[in-house]
Amino acid sequence: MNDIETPAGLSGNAEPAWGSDTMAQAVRNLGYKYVALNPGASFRGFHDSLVNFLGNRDPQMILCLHEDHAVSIAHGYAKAAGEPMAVVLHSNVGLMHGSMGIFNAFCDRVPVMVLGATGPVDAAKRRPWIDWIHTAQDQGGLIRNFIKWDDQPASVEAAIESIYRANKIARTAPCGPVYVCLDADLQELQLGAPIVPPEAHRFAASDAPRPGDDALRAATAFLDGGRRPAILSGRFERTQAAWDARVALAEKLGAVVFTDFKAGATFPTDHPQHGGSIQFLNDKQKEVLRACDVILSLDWIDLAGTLGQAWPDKDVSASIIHASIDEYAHNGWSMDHQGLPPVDVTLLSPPDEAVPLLTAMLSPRKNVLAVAHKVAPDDPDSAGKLTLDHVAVALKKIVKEDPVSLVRLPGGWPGDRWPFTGPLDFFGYDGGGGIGSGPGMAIGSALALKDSGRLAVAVIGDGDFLMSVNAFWTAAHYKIPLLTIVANNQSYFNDEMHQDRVARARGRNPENRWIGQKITDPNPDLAKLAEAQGLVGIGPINTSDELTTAIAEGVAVLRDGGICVIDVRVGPRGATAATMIGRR
Ligand SMILES: Cc1ncc(C[n+]2csc(CCOP(=O)(O)OP(=O)(O)O)c2C)c(N)n1
Ligand SMILES: [Mg+2]
Repeated sequence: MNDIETPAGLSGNAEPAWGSDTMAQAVRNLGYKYVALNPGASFRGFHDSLVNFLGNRDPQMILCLHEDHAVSIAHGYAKAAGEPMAVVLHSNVGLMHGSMGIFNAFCDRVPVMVLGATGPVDAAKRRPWIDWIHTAQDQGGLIRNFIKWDDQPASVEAAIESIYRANKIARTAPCGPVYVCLDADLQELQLGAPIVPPEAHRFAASDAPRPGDDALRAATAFLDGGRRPAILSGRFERTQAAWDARVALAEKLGAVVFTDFKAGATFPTDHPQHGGSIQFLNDKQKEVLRACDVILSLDWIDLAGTLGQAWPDKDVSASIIHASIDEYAHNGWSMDHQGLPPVDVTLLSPPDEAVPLLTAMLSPRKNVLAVAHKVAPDDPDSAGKLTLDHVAVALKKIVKEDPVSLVRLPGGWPGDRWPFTGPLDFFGYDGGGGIGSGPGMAIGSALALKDSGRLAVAVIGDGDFLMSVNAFWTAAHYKIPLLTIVANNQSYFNDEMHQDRVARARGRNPENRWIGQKITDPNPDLAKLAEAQGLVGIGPINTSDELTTAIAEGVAVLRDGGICVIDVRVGPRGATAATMIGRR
């Protein structure tokens, strides 16, 4: 990690002397390594405590050029590290900037400790003008619909409890972001005597519940009785043990296993029982699913939507077992709960609690259903425009057997060219479909992987990249190794397709679909935007030969601990979020 931000001349008081010293100490006690932020006067007391009381270590500040990057970095970090990062957002304005990232993390069930500030709440203490516009009544109300919990403590003692409670709630399944708003006046309160937060171990997150015995027995009976079982492998604990347990269950059950890019790598996609990745089901997948008589959903995101595609008449003939605790996150504001699926047995627990229990209870099977393994596709055609196929093939050729974590992927990524063989191969999408989170999330995941020996590679659409291009300054500043390949179709292509569909449906001219969508004239110079922030920038790349050379150079930079962006000009369908976000 970059050491340029080591404070000089610490005053050295060992005990908290100001309100915000106690608050910062509480965050340290909980084990937070980093706190991502963009500065603001509403938390100048807290900022001072991080620097001059804690010495900018444990947690260390990660300076961001926009609050949305700060939240996205924390989101991406938690996905890869398996533990949350803290974020500080300045009063109401920083909170508004950070709110999309908070929504994404909420929908993704990822913990983020969001600290905020307001005030002084006591009007008599406000500075003229600025303190008034940056003080809001019930500030947490701005984001309360898409966080798990929030508070605005009214004393330093209450702030300790609030920070500890927020941490516990964020990390208890189903996980999610939390918000603690720290009154500016309390932060700047000089303590008469030190207020020292207690050790944190008695305030740890609660263990995830295991499913009830009756439900387990009922699920086992359905699975033992089924002739053609399927597993829908959804939200995942992202550990090797959970990975191995899913494989053991699938093999004992002889089930065909479908995976979901939204959930990341959850099952080996080169396993003979892998039936493919599902978003919008193709005809073959519909056929395979309809032939199944029992389906085990491991917290499959949008189970009702998937079943509805296979059984459009809604008469689902298969028995459905759903291992999920997600209903505890549903609040009626956000429809991220998706449709209500028909379920015969609910295993009310995070899925990876249920998996080994089911495996132990199942009877061994005589006929294991093996799915014909997919044949590797031919090399992509090198005559036309570049595609994501070219990117995947060229990258594989260069990295060979080195472990790679794909820290961001666009929709349309050719999974058959890049088998997932372990839990850290891919961390999944953004949860809430909020574009612009790509750079921040990639940087956060790359920060978690720093020193892990894994290569962090992001493939990002040009629209997503440009919305948060200045997030990369943070990667350069803190020397976070990352290779970003921009799948640059010079358009918000997903939405071009929407305009195409609407025009056709209305009998109008679909050729106009590009208007208000194309990112050309002038063409943003993506390599220069990278270079301007201290990264290595390569491109634009137009041919497969150029691509191989560019990726070799980019991977060399990455292996050397550097940060590189490659601008790859792809055809219109080369990068498309359409399969991920678009409405058909
Ligand atoms: C914050 C936000 N703004 C707008 C959208 C709508 N939207 C969905 S996909 C998309 C295009 C993204 O462009 P790009 O990353 O280049 O991917 P492409 O569709 O071109 O493959 C847009 C604008 C969104 N999902 N989120
Ligand atoms: Mg694009």
